[in-house]
Amino acid sequence: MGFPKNFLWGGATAANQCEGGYDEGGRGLANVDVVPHGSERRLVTTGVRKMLDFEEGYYYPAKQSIDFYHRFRQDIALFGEMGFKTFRLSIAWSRIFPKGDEEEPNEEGLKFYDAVFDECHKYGIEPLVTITHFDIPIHLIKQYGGWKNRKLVEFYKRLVTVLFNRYKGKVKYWLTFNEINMILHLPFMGAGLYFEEGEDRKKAEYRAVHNELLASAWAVKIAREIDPTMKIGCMLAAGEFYPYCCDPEDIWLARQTDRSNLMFIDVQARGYYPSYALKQFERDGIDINLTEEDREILKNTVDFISLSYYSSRCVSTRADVEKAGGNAIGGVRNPYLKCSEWGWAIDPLGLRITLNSLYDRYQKPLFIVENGLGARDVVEKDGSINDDYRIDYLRQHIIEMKKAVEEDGVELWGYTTWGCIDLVSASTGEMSKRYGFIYVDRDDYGNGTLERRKKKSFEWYRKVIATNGEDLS
Ligand code: BGP
Repeated sequence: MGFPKNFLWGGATAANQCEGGYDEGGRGLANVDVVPHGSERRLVTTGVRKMLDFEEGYYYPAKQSIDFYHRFRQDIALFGEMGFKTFRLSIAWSRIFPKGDEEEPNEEGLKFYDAVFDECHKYGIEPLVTITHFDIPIHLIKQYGGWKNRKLVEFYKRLVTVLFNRYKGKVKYWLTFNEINMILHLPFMGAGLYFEEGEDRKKAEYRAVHNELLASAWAVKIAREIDPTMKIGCMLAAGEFYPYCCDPEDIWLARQTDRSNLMFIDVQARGYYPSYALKQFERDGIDINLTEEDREILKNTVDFISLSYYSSRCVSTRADVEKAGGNAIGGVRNPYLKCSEWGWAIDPLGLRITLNSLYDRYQKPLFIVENGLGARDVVEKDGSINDDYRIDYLRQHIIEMKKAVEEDGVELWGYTTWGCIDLVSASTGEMSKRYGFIYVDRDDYGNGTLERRKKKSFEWYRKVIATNGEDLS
């Protein structure tokens, strides 16, 4: 009983939130570089405010992030000390193809990830690689309009072909797109989309959706040709939608909202668009340009389904219910749940519910690749950081995940906590929204020594891994 012997415990990061070195090693500029910290961030990530270059008067945290680009050896050594079995990281597309549409890749960028993967293997850590985590070369946005243009499928195919050929034998687990459903919530981050006055936003988004789904299926096909032992997964920003009350109107709204996110995984896991989606496109006059050849390509389904889980969500048809915060996806406040400082509802049982729903629906192995608590940490006078709140959050979630495995029979391959080392927040651009077991000395405006320091949770997680999730005390 308990977790399977080869359960993949570890932590997760994304290139733009930790690497920095934005103009080093021949890297080109990407959408994620030009997303500023501060009040306009949200407008930029949602495509309302067009920002395709650095502008004066703004601070851009991704330029240096936590400098993983230069410090990865030290950081991976710390992951090794915690006993990580896996480390999730993402590739910065513009390190490999600086503009995105070149014929030949940038060798220096490829070498960087070679060094990162080699370092992981030194400690017996299996890399888990997200091919794109909110990351698009800016040239592909300026020149082609981002993912709404079908040409991006070709450029992505070129990227994955290079990656799979280069890293076969070094990387077994791949995710095609981080939180693919975020296209609908953070379209500039998810698909490089921004909207002109009067533009039909929905049409652009769903064209991008189709192109990313195609690209993802191509990645599966290409991986199987290059190295059939590779495992390719999709990735969902998950979290069940609860109806606020048992009014059937609320139940129906919850069902529909769930579907708007699950539609992506329906395609990636089953190999075709569900009928409710096709009907919706028809109703909304959206032509995704689905050809016969596309239908064939989409049949290349993923090996496993990965997900981020921070909280459940709640929706209501009633106008008098308080709105909720949360991970870019709206809803109403669930009165039964407490929230984090950033307003994200804390719902460990919701993780069990979500895992069961996904497993019921797809019957494919699952992998939790993000979970964690963003919180402000205090460095005590003696240098210690006593993040008991984080330990408590993770413990409660691991307990529920264990029940899903042990009692419900969900097939779960692994668990990587988000931001295992403090990094830049995707939604706010802050450093002070910390998730890590390792503290990084840096503030929201780029001040600090970047020194790394173990938090109390470091030793706790080391023990969790060493006992394969048995000792959570
Ligand atoms: C997910 C993203 C991550 C990450 C996480 C936490 O949506 O995949 O990139 O940042 O959320 O969110 P935040 O950084 O906004 O706290």
